[in-house]
Amino acid sequence: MRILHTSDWHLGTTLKDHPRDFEHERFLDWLTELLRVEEYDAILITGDIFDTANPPHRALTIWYRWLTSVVSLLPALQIVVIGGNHDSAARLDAPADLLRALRIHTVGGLARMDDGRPEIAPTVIPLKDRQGRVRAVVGAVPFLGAATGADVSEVYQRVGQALRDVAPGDAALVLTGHLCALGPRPSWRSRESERDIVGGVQDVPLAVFPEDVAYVALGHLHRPQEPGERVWYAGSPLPMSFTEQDYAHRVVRIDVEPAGPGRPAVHVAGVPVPRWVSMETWPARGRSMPVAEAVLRVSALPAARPDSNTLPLVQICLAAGATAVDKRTLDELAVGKDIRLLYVDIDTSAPRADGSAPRARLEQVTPLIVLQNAWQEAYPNDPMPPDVLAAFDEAVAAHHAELA
Ligand SMILES: [Mn+2]
Repeated sequence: MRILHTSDWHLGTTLKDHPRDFEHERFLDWLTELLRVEEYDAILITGDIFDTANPPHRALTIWYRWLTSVVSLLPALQIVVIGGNHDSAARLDAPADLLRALRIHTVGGLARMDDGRPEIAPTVIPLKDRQGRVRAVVGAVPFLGAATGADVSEVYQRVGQALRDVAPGDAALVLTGHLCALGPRPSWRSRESERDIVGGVQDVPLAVFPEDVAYVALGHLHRPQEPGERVWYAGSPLPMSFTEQDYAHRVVRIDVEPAGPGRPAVHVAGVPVPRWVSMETWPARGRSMPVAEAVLRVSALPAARPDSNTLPLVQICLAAGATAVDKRTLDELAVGKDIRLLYVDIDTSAPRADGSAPRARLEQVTPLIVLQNAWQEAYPNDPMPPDVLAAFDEAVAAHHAELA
């Protein structure tokens, strides 16, 4: 059995007022073709289907049009959808009964019983192969909202038990989630797109996922990563911002391969998603260029291509000393040229004219930098003694141990 894992589509999103609908439609056409050619039996979509709780009608049309086409084109495909922190659980769940008739299982939010305990049964979704045999059972756990750490652990333990209760002995157990998993490997987060989750679901230790689960399909982090051996973030299919342009985006292929008695092994591989629109930072991310060079480069561009949907999305970073007038000049020069110039920034990392420290970008600030800055402010003439640094290291290590 073959299962596809994808996540964080953010349908309806815009980049500085430029809709990404064209790219989403190209992605969905590509995805449908991949599902068909590689003969997938199921697809798991792990949250943030939409960019906002109240998505524009255009995004809803793209979503339902894709579901309709894939269901009619691939009559054996089973679709599992969970809600993410950007989604409205109620909006995703509203058509759930109708969609279930079409093999589309949506779990927008975790239903609660009268006593407040989570209702586990609706999350359990058996997946069948083309011969009608159950080969995998999914515990479709959505974004858990304001659940506490203990609640998160309890939900996954109970869902794990529910999977064992219904799964044939040779079926794989699969879980989903929309959260920040805290694994042995460092996580890559993008401050712009992955808004901090409010309510304590951040940094869930991998130990909450039962040992006998073959694959945990996670959403929320946009950069593809595997915090644990069987715990994968598919990542978003498109770069949602310029900070997400520098790495390949992907979907994940999971092959469930029975080998003898007991729960089957799974083989997991990333499948890169093509880029339909290029996203560029000039001269390169983390660098800046003189105004004159930027003016020459924009002036030399050909006139805009007829299909404006495919125009490259560009941001320019000008060297320190550039002014608001320079920014406006470039904006005006870019009109009618073969780019969409979204942002013109001015480098703020160089020392300022008044001798004050450069402003750091938030993504470059680490706890150690905060300590060093605070030390320098308090004791401008004394270097930090090694024992302070050692105590700091110890505190950070203890903090991480506590989280793990
Ligand atoms: Mn998210």
